[in-house]
Amino acid sequence: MADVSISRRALLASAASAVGAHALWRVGHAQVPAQAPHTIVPPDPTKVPGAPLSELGRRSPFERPRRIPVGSAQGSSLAPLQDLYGIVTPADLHFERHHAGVPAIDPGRYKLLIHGMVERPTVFDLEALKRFPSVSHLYFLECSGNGGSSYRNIRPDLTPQLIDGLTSTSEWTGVPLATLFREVGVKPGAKWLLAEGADAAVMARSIPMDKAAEDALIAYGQNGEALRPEQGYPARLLLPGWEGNANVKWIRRIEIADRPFMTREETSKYTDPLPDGTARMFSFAMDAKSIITFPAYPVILPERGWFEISGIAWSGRGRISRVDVSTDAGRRWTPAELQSPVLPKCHTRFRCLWRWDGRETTLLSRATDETGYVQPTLEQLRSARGLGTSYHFNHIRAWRVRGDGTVMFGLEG
Ligand SMILES: Nc1nc2c(c(=O)[nH]1)N[C@H]1C(S)=C(S)[C@@H](COP(=O)(O)O)O[C@H]1N2
Ligand SMILES: [Mo]
Repeated sequence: MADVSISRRALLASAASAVGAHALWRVGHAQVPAQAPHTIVPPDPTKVPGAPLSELGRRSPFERPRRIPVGSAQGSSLAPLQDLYGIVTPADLHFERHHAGVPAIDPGRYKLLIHGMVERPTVFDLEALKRFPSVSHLYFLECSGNGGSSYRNIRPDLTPQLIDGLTSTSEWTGVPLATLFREVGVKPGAKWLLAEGADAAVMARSIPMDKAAEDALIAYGQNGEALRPEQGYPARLLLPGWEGNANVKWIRRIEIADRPFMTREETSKYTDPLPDGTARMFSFAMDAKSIITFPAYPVILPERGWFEISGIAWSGRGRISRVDVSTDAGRRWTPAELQSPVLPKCHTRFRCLWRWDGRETTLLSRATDETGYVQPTLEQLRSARGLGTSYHFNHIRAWRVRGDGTVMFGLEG
């Protein structure tokens, strides 16, 4: 078990500050705002005319989902997983990871150069990219550092957002990279492409050409509108199911070659040291994973009885085929209901009814994907990868429920 020495009073205090002074507990997603909303609510809304039309919609002032920024220009912001329904992340809540802030790019002056081992080196402007037949798909995007806070020095007061907020799902629209490669004519022997961003970090990664043939996109659309600046406006590389870092934002250049380029981001960073002293390179696919987002810290269950356990599962290798949930610390496992659509390389919502008998227990979820891969335990992951690793933390997450209804992050068993 993780350290659960945190006192009930301290927990209540932090739970209260997390969800608003007037709400010591909440069920489902009904959330009491921290401050009174800046609108006047009439006693009877049928007795007064409503608000007028508007050019741009806004959230109800009663709803205040927020990302949590960690760092400033160089850093990341975490998506509020516990506040989301279904599988889509609203674009303004999509997690962010920038190595040197968000560049300001004029779409009228945007250019993407494709060169190297090609017949016709070409510069595409945004209009040219949009003239090609487009595709739209829902895909998750996840930073490979996601989940690091649940691997070492585990604290009980972690929320789903603080544990796994570096994953989000959007509907991405763009042109398949394969289409652009047919246009420029790739030369025989081409094996790798370099993708380079137009930000101050000039982020660059080598990608195997097979991924371009499979499903890679140059994306310019997100959830029905243009990409958000934070997501790479006006265009980014989207590599479905592959570690966030390789999905180069603000993409300005693709160079095709017969070998990887060995950039900083794939040599000194984004490699996985193994216990035998070697390091795993180019570990692109995000392994199957799941997390229960309700109930989770700082929720306090008000009484024994029925609750719907809910969460998300995803795999970079295809569809989620099942999610098993245990409400007794892993002794018995029950298949959760997978909410349709269950899409490849996309968040999948799972749900399962649970009758809490008021006793202390641990809730666990375990995802399996269509390749048969099963989400490992923390122990399995630690023995395969050691403690020095910084990426790909897809072990089973555990929520400890105490007799007083408090829920805290903990260890399995
Ligand atoms: N040009 C550029 N591309 C980038 C980055 C960056 O800093 N610069 N960050 C990468 C990392 S580490 C991740 S996890 C994803 C995050 O994408 P998002 O900010 O749209 O969520 O973008 C990747 N692409
Ligand atoms: Mo990342």
